[in-house]
Amino acid sequence: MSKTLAIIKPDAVEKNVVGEILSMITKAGFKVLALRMVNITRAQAGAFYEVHKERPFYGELVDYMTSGPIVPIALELKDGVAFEEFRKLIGSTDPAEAAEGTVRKLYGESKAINAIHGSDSSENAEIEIGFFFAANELVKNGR
Ligand code: 3AN
Repeated sequence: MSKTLAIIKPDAVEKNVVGEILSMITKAGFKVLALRMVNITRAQAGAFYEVHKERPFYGELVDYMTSGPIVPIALELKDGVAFEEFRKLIGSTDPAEAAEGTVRKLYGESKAINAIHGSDSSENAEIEIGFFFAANELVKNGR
């Protein structure tokens, strides 16, 4: 069993495709451990993307992630490495380069506005899940 964190980003929430994306995620075999819809502050977005602080798009990224509600989802996968399988499902950062049938190909607009986030390692998945959910908010054994 391994975990990953997904975030359905403001553009996808605005497009009303949360249900479609969630359906793709569960059909791919991921189990939802926790899910909510929230607005985050600039400080929270800045902290979440701290690793990108020096990148030229950091300000744009914080603006975007605070522009509307987001849907963080803690996910578990039984077989395989959750973050790796999830990143296959969402596709490349740039929707134009993402494979056919991936979430970003279907719903992303640009490198910045790309519909969904997926953790980039198992270690970061744990950190990122902790950013949005307390340990006792994750379901255990399907309950
Ligand atoms: P990924 O989300 O595919 O792991 P990262 O970690 O390189 O991509 O970037 C984190 C987020 O920063 C992306 N999801 C995207 O929203 C934004 N981003 C990445 N590259 C760019 C870029 N060149 N211009 C604008 N935003 C970007």
